Amino acid sequence: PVIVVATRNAGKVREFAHAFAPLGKEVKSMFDYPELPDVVEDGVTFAENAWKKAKAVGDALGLPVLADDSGLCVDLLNGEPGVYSARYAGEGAADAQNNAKLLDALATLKAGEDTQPPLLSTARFVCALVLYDPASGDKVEAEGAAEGWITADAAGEGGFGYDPLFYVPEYEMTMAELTLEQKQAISHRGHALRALVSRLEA
Ligand code: ITT
Ligand code: NA
Repeated sequence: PVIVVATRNAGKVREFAHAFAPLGKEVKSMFDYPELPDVVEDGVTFAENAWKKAKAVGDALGLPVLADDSGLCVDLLNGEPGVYSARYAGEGAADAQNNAKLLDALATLKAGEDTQPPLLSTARFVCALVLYDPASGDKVEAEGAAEGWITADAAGEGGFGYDPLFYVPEYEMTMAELTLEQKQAISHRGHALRALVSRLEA
């Protein structure tokens, strides 16, 4: 059986494929449906944007669809970049540009300080998931979060997005230094997915 995930983010696809493989499910993504238009993500919450993606893609394909809207909320930046995480440094910005902008913003805030600790601010990753079945109209939602710190010492080649800058205290490593299994165990996406599955089984 196939599960369609309404995403064009290759990092998300990798994580969902890894999570669903043990359940015998193959993941398809928007890379398999290049003809579908981009969904306008103008919601003010992660949940709102996840719903916009699930609804648009589910209705277009006539198939059940899972959508993920996620991002990074940095406490010293009053929750930014939040729902703007993918386009923090501008529409279509590369991960490296977004990461550079984040470190710049925190460096500016800390400019007056004598010493610059590597850990710059507490932060959390948030993931909102929506599973939508256009045949029944059923909509199941779940959310997950992962707490950590933004570090000036970027490290790691794994994951995607802000992972090299996200220090995970439990592992004393960045999210990008974790294996897929380790990230799944503690990540916003892992928590949201387990919450969604338990809601489906209830
Ligand atoms: P889709 O909308 O097509 O799914 P996207 O990358 O635009 O892809 P979002 O709109 O949900 O996805 O934006 C999420 C951004 O937040 C993403 O581009 C990353 O910059 C960041 N992000 C989300 N989850 C992350 C994770 O697990 N690790 C690192 N960064 C993450
Ligand atoms: Na997006």
